[in-house]
Amino acid sequence: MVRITIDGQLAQVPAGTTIMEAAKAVNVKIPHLCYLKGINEISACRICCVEIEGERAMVAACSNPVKDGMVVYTNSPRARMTRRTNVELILSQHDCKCATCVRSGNCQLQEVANDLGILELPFETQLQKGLRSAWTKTFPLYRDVNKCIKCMRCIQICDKVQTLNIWDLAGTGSRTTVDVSGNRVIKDSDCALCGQCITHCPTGGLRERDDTAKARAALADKEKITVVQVAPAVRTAWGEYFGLKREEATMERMAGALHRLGFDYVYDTNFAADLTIMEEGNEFLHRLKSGALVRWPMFTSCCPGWVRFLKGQYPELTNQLSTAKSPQQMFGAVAKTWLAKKLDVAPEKICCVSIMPCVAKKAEADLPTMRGESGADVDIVLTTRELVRMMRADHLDPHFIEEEALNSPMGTHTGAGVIFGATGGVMEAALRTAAYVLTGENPNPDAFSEVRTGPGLREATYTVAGIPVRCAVVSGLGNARKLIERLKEGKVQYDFVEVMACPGGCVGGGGQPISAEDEELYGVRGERLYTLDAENPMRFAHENPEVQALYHEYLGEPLGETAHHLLHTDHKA
Ligand code: HC1
Ligand code: SF4
Repeated sequence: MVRITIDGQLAQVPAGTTIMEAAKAVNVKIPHLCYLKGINEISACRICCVEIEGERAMVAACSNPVKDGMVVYTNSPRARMTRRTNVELILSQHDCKCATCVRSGNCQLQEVANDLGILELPFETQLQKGLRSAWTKTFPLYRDVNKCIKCMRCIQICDKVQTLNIWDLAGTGSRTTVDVSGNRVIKDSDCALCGQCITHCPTGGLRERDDTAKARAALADKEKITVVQVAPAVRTAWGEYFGLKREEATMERMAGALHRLGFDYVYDTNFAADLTIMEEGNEFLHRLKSGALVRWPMFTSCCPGWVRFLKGQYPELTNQLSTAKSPQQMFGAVAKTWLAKKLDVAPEKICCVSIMPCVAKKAEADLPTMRGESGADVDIVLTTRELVRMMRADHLDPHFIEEEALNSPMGTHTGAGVIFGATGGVMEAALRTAAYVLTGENPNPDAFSEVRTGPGLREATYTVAGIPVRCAVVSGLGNARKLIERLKEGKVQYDFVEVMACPGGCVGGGGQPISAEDEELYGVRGERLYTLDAENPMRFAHENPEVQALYHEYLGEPLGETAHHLLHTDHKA
């Protein structure tokens, strides 16, 4: 152990601990912008500089380890002055129009500048011109070159965690910036649209395409019937920016807020997750029994970030994807057919809006394959952050919004549907129903819980009705790449593989609220979904009475002709 003094406090930490982490251990917060533990420890921003007794040079706390007997001052006049100058230099190349910035109030640069009392800039502001600052504005991910502070977080998260290398440094000298790597434009890159670069950006340099105006127009259009669905993971996080406790940020309270925003009908993507299990679970059993999974497994297809990754990086494996559309798309397809009939309205009048924790869902909804006779299955996709912005614009404080029931049908779900939002949930939900289909009896709903939660790879083999089923679950595209390489080398064999692009699954999605503390919140959010599953009296997708009614009244059998037409795709677009 190493003994050090930080701002007068004694600390004992293991050798090799950085000054930043040692300070955290004694509750001293050292401001930083570029630092991300284990991912970006490169002292690019120099905001974390501290003074060390006896040393002339200031030292970056994020990348320097403690030494025995070290005396550290994180807030001495010299430390503060150095930090202030470094922030002022960053601001001199930053578009400081905070009033029109999406991250205002949740921006780490703004916070550090405010905390230092920087009220005027001593340096002339020089914004980038001439570089490729123009952006494809229709692309679901948007970058503002003049909000970028070159902290490199996006580069590192994309390289080290997602292994896609979309971002790179470009330009030289004072014109150095971050841009799409290899001189590509974003729409021609392999970007999976997981949005992890957005949630790890400390400023407004990256954001999702804003579709709130489109949603407002639909809400204002008296001819439109607005139908909104809410994804499983959104309910774990939408209250975070409002300081609402997780247990109070219920789906029913959100339904109250959505009705106040003007949506005519509020439904649940979880209903469609149950429906997806009926289709995907049966498809899996069909493929397994037909011997189609001897060499390659069936991959889940509900995460569009993963689907984009697979089609871009391993196009030869596209056929291994389940043909089931994602719950988002199944919801839209059913809303514009069965639901339209039940509501007795023309499907063209329905505007189907989704609230998703995801940026890639915007691209999924735009695909030419995700359309039916009445147009797009889903018309508008809003992220959790966009929903929060709409609520704020309408001065809706959820603390004072009453809970309201969801609409029916398509508002009922089982515990199996809700766990889709956490890594391992789709697999677990599918196995529950596959076991029922094979044996005619419900298994213990927690029988497949080994595949739950955790950012890395989990594998398990279950024997269902005498049939061994080899399963694997991964989240994070770097983990997915490792798994595919091992499959290719023949080192592992599986029958069924669930992949989610974002670490931890959708709870850690790129459209979720951004933590002011650089914390990864997918663990706590995922636990919330498993609690909701355990509390639900129905734990099996096939028990959802509204899904049963949908098959009875409209679809016929899982994988039947109507279901195939409406709910499946070949992933060719
Ligand atoms: Fe997801 Fe899914 S779980 S993909 O993560 O299968 O976005 O939450 O809605 O479609 O249900 C996202 C979440 C979501 C779909 C479902
Ligand atoms: Fe979107 Fe979820 Fe996939 Fe992330 S894991 S890309 S949030 S669907």
